[in-house]
Amino acid sequence: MKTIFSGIQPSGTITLGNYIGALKQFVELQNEYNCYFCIVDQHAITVPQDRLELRKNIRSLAALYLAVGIDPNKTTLFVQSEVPAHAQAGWMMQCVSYIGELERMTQFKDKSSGKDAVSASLLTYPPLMAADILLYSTDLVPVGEDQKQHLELTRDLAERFNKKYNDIFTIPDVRIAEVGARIMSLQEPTKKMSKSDPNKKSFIALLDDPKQIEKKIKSSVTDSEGIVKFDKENKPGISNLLSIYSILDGKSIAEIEEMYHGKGYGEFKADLAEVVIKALAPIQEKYYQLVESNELDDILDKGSEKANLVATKMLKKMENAMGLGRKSK
Ligand code: ATP
Ligand code: LTN
Repeated sequence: MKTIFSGIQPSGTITLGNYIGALKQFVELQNEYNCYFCIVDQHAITVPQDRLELRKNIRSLAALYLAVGIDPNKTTLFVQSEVPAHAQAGWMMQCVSYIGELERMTQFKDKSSGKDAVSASLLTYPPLMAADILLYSTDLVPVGEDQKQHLELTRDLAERFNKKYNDIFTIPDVRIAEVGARIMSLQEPTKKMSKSDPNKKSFIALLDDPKQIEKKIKSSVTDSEGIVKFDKENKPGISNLLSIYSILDGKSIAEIEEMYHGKGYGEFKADLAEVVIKALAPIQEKYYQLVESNELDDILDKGSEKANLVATKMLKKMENAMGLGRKSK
């Protein structure tokens, strides 16, 4: 069985973008691959976090992984900081990274632009991400479109390490969903929907209640044409809503366009709200059963135990390749 690794930051409430671009794919892949799904809390602290809020978000994200259908008997679900090999390997990967290539990452540019104080970790985030992936001899990394550049860098770093030290890393492939790889903000449809967007109206959180969902969809930015038609260039708002409708309801975009032929945005938006509410209801129900349960702690304990075993083995190989420590292991 081939191995999959992917991570989500506990940096806020999970959005419909994270669900469609990442979580939904994970559920489909867990039957065919040996999967590691990680709550990457060390990545989340590259920007300021409130400690209590972060703890809450870690638990909440773990419960959401399970609520959307991740099966702990088939996969390894764990918290990054509970597996110290990630930070250790992250340091070693920094030592094979060049500042120039890190500065070229668009996520770094976006998150640092206009800020007076930028943490060093925002720059060195990609080598930590590379470590996450390489520790598990990962074959495939399912992510949204925005992570493609980080994956390309991961491959470069792995190849560089293999060449310079010892051929120990598997070079991972990236897997980007064909549809829904980039769900856009409801308020600025040319920007991606992001859980850390200060404008809460820009995203639908998986835990939003029906009233909030209705309100956010109703007030989403579209255009003044009044025609429900997919045209990403000229009608990014409506096109984004059409994608969401199609992915959650299973109908093709063409079918939906046909259904709303001659009807206005009001009716389309009201129906879309129903589709979203219906898709999220079972996830929310399961989430509330799990989030405070001991079962959740047991699953995460077992997950970090298993991840530690695998990651520590690779870490030893890395130390050995670089000559760290005393004895040859
Ligand atoms: P932040 O706003 O804190 O940077 P984020 O919402 O971008 O977070 P991440 O934790 O960085 O979310 O990403 C988790 C996964 O969700 C990644 O695989 C990422 O590619 C995917 N993802 C995030 N936003 C979207 C989106 N708008 N559409 C599709 N996939 C997305
Ligand atoms: N950088 C990713 C989160 C992330 C990740 C990973 C994804 C951290 N480590 C390893 C896939 C594999 C993000 O911001 N979405």
